[in-house]
Amino acid sequence: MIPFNSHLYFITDSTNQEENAFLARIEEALSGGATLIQLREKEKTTREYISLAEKVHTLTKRHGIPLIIDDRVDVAMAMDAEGVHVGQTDMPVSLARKLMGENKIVGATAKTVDQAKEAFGQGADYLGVGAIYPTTTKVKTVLTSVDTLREICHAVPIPVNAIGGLNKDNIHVLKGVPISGICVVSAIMKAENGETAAKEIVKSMKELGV
Ligand code: TZP
Ligand code: MG
Repeated sequence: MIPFNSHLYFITDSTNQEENAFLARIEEALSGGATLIQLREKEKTTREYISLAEKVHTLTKRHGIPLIIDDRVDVAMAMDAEGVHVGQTDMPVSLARKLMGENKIVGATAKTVDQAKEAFGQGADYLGVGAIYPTTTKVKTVLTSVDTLREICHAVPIPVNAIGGLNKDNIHVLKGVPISGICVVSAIMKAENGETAAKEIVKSMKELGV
């Protein structure tokens, strides 16, 4: 499998972003310490998704950071991304794994211990668990408690990331929970400067012992 580190997993949101500014933001996040990047597009046509993914891939490759494509196994395969992330209404993990092959990264969303065990059993390489806090990012989700997050961490032997409304000032609620990292959208996307924001999150995580 392609090695990956989910410590600071930056999930992008290009909504209302001019393309150059969007790409610059990803570059900033990479310079600031993002260890994994997910391109998450819900409105784009397939062709637009692939075209943007190729541009983002040029940046991530330069930094030696894997690129994960949200939802779309076909897009990930077409532009040879390092991985794909599937949610509970996307292609099942087992099929995503079958199509992507053993060498690629397949991530999954889990909100319960049962979902986590199922995703692991079907071949997921990591899990995103949340939303821990309410989020302003466009997503259909419900809140997951920190206790459930902790149970999931103990239930599966793969990296587990917390997601949802997380930022440098509130991740202390995760203290002592054996997560591998956190996923953030707004904390980097909506910051004044993406590099500074990423660096500050990394600093907070270090203080937290993550
Ligand atoms: N899944 C659960 S919460 C979420 C996703 C995709 C959005 C997280 O975005 P933010 O801005 O970091 O709260
Ligand atoms: Mg999805």
